Amino acid sequence: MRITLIGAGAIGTLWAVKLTQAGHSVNLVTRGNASERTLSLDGTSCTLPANQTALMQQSDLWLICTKAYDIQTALLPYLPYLHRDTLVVLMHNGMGPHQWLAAQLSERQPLLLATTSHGVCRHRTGDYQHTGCGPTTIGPGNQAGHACTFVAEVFDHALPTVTWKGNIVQSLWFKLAINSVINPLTAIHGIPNGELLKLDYDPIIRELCQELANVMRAEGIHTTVTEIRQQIDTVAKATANNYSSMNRDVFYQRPTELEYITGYVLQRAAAHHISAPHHQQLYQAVKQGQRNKESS
Ligand code: KPL
Repeated sequence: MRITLIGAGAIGTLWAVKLTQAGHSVNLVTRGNASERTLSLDGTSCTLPANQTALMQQSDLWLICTKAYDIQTALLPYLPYLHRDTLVVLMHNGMGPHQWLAAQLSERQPLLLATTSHGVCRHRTGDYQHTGCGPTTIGPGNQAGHACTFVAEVFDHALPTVTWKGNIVQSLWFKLAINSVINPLTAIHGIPNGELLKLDYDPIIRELCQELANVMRAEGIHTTVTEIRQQIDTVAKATANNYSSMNRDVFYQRPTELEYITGYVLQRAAAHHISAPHHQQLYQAVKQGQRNKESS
C-alpha cells in the first residue's frame, strides 16, 4: 500500500519502520519541510520521503500518529491533499479528536480508529527502541469505515497482533482506562511503568479503577473493576521498564496528553454526574508537576 504517515514520534516511527519492512511505500509528514527523513528503530535506519504533497495525494491510506493535542494543527494544512478515496486511520492516546476529524471528512471517506499498547522509548540520540509488545485494535470511526476490515490484516502482517473490532469505542475506552492510570501515576512519581505493580500503589489504583468502572458503565461499556485492573496490570508488566509517554513529556517539559486522557474521563464523569475525585487529584498533581518543572 502507499501510506502517508503523519507524526513520526515514538509510535509513528515504530509503524513507519514496520510497515516499510513489510513492503509498503511509506512517506512522512513532519515538522519543517525536509524532503526526506531518516528514522532509526532498534539500530536499523530507514530513510523515507517526507512532506511531498504528490505522495500524500496518491496514498491509499493516511496513518495519523501525532499526539492528540496536535491533530488539528498537524492535519489542517494537509487536508487539501487528502484524496476522497484515501482511508484515514487515527492512532493516538486519549479520546476526543476523532469527533473533529469525522466532521472534516465526507461521509463516504472511510475513517478508522486504532489503539495500540506497544512501548517505544526515545534515546537522547533521537533513536527509538521498541521496548514492549502489546496488541493493536482497529475499527470503524464512521459508517464508511465498516467496509475496511482488511486494514487489520495489512497492519497485522507488519506488526502483530492487530485485530479488527466492530465496536472500537469500547477498545478505546479500555486503552483510555489504562492510560488514565499508568500515565499520570508514572509522571507524578517519576517511575517506570512496572513500579506500579508494587503494593504501595494498590490502594490508589483500586480507587481509580472503581471510578473508571462507574464512568465506563455510564458510557454503555460493560465492564468490571477486576477487568479494568487486569488490563492495567498486563500493560504495566509488558512495558515494565518503559517510561510512559506522559512521564517523558513531564520530564522533558513538553505538552502532555492529560486533557485527552484524564481530562476526557473527568469530562464524561461530569456529563453523567459521577464523582471521580481520585482522577481529579491526579489531574491537579500532573498540572502541579508541570508547573514545578517549569519554575525549577
Ligand atoms: O500508551 C502508553 C503510554 O506510555 O502512553 C503505555 C501503554 C502506558 C505504555 O507506556
